Amino acid sequence: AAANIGVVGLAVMGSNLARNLASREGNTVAVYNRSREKTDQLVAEHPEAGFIPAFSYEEFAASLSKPRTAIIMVKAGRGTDAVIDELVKVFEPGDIIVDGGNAYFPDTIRREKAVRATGINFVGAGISGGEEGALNGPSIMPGGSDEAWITLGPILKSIAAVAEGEPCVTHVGHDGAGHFVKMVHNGIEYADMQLIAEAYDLIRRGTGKTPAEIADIFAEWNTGELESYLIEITAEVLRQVDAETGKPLVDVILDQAGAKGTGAWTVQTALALGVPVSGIAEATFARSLSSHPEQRAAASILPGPEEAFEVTDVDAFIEDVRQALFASKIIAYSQGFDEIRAGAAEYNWSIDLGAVSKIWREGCIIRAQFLNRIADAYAEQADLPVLAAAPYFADALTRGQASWRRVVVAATQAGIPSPAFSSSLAYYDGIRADRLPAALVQGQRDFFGAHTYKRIDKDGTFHTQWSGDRTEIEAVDTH
Ligand code: NBP
Repeated sequence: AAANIGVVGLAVMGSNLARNLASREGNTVAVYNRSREKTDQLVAEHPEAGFIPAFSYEEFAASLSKPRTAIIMVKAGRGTDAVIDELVKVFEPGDIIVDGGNAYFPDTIRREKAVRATGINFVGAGISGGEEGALNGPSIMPGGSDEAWITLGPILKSIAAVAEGEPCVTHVGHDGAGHFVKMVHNGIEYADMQLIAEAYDLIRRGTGKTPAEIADIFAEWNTGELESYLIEITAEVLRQVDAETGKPLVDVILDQAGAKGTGAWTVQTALALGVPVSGIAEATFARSLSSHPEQRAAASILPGPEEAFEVTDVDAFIEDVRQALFASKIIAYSQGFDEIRAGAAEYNWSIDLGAVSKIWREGCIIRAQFLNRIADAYAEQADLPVLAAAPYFADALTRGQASWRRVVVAATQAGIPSPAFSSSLAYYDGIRADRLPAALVQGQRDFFGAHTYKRIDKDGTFHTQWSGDRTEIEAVDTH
């Protein structure tokens, strides 16, 4: 028993994570893969890592010191369940099984409960950053028990990305909390990407600038409050020229965006929790809309506005778009953190939202300095009801709102779809309103379904006898 940590599943993510682990002082790594070839190849290609290869689950368990700790990096779903079943047979109470794959958090809650019954710890850990992150330092979002964290914490801290001297890993909460937070991270990533894409589209169609020129604008934006990995890579993508045609690469890429499902999970979960994550939802739907060429072809007969889109003051317009992008981004993150807050309440997780924002500063796709401002906001007020209303963000929204409105008006008049920009603005106007037409909706609900309503001027639940003499009666509260 010479290894302090093991990895099961040696495809690209698992082998990179194993190499990352092996490169850190104090770690000896046992490795196992269902089919032998991947194990042989990894061990042969990386003699420097000092891997201890195993060719059966028994051998794997025997090579690990106690408490045995193993990270599973296999295809999410049935593959994960199959590996857990085998590890449970050869592990003992107190040992730790970590699922580092992209599991759906309800699966993690189910698995944790089942594995806990054997006395073995089960930790669902969201790992972000792709292949590169796995090798050089990902952002890690572990759930699971406090007991497991004692052993696992130092190991995960040793391999995580580092932001301003702090490792990008924290014990997010119990059972499925880690995979839940990883899911919302991906949802926010969808929104951020869509907002950037809308900004690009508006600038291009409004000013006629080339992708390379717009790349320069994004590179410039990356030196200010929008600084982030996604803005940085956007400039790289826009600058790329297709070798075959000599055209900007972005002009030869088919305009149908794919998705692997984490955006949809985030939205489905938000719907169930009653949390409006409209930015994430619109971003997810925008990908869906793009991917129906037959509908797009059929709808292409529908008319747009008669007047051409003409921007008179180009520099002012670009600055308006920048402000609109930052304002919408604040709303998207505010909505995402709202979902984490609501999830924590629903599933009894104690999640430190500021700590979550800090572990996203490096290693993951939404990494940005901006996340420090979110941490500051929660440090100031841990039970902040709406992140967007915290002083720093409220200031930015105050500064940006006129630009934001001009951009949404311009996009609407020009017939340029900006679902994430405009839905974020609608959320902003909705959440800040002192009175909403929800009152009328309650009246309608009471009319057709006797769903009752509350009054602003007295306690109790009321119903108007719509089909009778229309007098109001005090009703039994039926919710
Ligand atoms: P894959 O998702 O392609 O899975 C391949 C691995 O799963 C191989 O090691 C394969 O073994 C093993 N496997 C399968 Br498939 N079914 C199995 C079973 N029933 N029992 C045992 N092993 C089984 O690998 P990946 O692309 O490296 O991703 C690993 C995990 O990381 C996934 O959950 C994925 O969603 C996640 N991921 C995360 C990121 C990120 O940025 N966070 C990026 C990419 C992937 P074999 O060699 O014997 O077929």
